[in-house]
Amino acid sequence: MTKKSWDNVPSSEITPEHAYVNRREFLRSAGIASVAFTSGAVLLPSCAHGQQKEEPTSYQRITTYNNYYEFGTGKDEPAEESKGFKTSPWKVKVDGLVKKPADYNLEDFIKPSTQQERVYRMRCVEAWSMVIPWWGFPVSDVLKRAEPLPSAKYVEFTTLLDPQQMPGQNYPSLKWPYVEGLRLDEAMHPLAILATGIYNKPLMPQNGAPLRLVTPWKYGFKGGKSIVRIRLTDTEPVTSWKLANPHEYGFYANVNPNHDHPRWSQATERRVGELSRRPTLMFNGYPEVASLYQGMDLDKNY
Ligand SMILES: Nc1nc2c(c(=O)[nH]1)N[C@H]1C(S)=C(S)[C@@H](COP(=O)(O)O)O[C@H]1N2
Ligand SMILES: [Mo]
Repeated sequence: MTKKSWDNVPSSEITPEHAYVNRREFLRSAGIASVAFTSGAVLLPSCAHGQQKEEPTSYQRITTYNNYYEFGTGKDEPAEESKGFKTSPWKVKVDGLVKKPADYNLEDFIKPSTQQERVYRMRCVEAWSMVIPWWGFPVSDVLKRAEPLPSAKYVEFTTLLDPQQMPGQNYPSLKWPYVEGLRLDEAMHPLAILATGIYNKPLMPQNGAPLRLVTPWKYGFKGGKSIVRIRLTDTEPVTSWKLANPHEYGFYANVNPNHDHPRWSQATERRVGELSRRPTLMFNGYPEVASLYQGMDLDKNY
């Protein structure tokens, strides 16, 4: 399959504003030059679970309906409050239980040859969802380069701490900086990516520019934004949401329609921009990750 799924998006969903810029221009503006382009787009399985091909959510909605508490807790606040957020220069530290810890400049951190388009279903714990055409590269690239030590079991992802630029960090809505984590084998799964763009444009600050974690089989809160540090550990990372409320936000955060959120059902979801609800799929419709959880009770490990 080489045809991009968004070639099939009805024109009503596309406005000139988010027509694709050509890739060379995108990469230049993202500061990533001289890339060998591959056509390795990862598509939503078109007939998975008897569902119809799913349309990506409009760029307008993806960039104006956000969760990013550093810029406010309202859905419309991040787009407004993150205007002017400085994403360059940007440094990323990779450390902890690795043979080759390093401090990178973003340009050195991203290996252009492994960047790809991947259209992923995204499901928020609040029971809304979107389909987002990401541009990014596997987390495993970074981990392999760092050479994890045998003792490494988890990966911790930390967002920038900068209360001057991030007004929400002056309030105790979460423990700052925002921290998320994965088990090392989850982070190594090819579906787990670090995203740098959406719809072939560089990420907007509200979506986590310049670098953001995406794990499509998990609830959206796993996708830490504006990442500055990736640390390998032998103990489970203490994540911001789990600290805030361990009964509502477990470490695993796998999309599991059979495990209710304490305050509402997770059995169905509403695609942002649509009226009717649809059934939520186990692992958000990515059954290829199931082997990572063999033998685990996913009702207890929510
Ligand atoms: N640093 C940081 N990352 C974050 C959040 C946040 O508040 N701060 N919210 C999370 C939640 S709850 C969701 S649903 C997704 C939303 O991503 P989007 O706004 O790009 O759709 O970002 C996640 N990453
Ligand atoms: Mo979320």
